[in-house]
Amino acid sequence: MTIDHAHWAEYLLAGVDERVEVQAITKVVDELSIDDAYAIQAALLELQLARGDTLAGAKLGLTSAAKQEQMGVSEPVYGWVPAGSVLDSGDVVLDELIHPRCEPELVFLLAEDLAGPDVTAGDVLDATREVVGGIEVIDSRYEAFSFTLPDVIADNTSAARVAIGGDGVAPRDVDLTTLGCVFEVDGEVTGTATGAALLGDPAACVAMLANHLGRHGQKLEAGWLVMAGAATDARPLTAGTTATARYSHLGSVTVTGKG
Ligand code: OOG
Ligand code: MG
Repeated sequence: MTIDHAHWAEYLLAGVDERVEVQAITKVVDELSIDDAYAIQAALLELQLARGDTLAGAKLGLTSAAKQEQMGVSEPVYGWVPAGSVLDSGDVVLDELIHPRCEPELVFLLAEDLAGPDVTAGDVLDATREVVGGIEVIDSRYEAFSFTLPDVIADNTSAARVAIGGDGVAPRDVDLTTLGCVFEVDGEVTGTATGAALLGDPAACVAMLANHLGRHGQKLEAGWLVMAGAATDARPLTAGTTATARYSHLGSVTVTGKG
């Protein structure tokens, strides 16, 4: 069956625009290949860029056991970070979202391009200006936040918003695998992790993303931010909820649901 990528991109963007859940694409079509899913994701990004947004970076998802178990999907995914999704403050306007969740992220700020297919974790450290802490707000466009692997890829890996912390470290000044994160929601610790929760090494995750893009004739670019994926499970962000990610070496980042 031929998949109309532009059609499914419009379908997902309508979910974003109207703040409504849509049916998972795999509930509607007989088969959705991973290649088709990335093609829908690319078409969705095209639509966002055509509206005047720009690209701020890229992201990985489902790189930790905590996330894979929570979502029932056991493979990492790759997506895009539009500039319009980067928050200026920790306030998250809930009216603009469907059923947001928040999760801690290690964020690589790149000083140099990284072009696959042979990028290593060491190359990632060399190309990174700083690693900072962040909190990603994910907002699957699908009913009940439920999806299969190709669905979540098509939906740009649930990307919605991201808050970036101010305290960075040079990537070789700390051991990213032992860098710690305590995630708290309304003062209660909901998860703790070290960088090694991300497939053993966050820099290796970023290398995987660079190599994935390399296979599609694309690269990670200097000036971009790259999220390595959440190391704990995600928690609902509702009105008045405050979530804080406290990192060793990277200070803390807080978001609050407004609405
Ligand atoms: C998919 C997005 C996953 C992460 O950090 O694991 C992600 C989802 O859980 O909806 O961004
Ligand atoms: Mg994430």
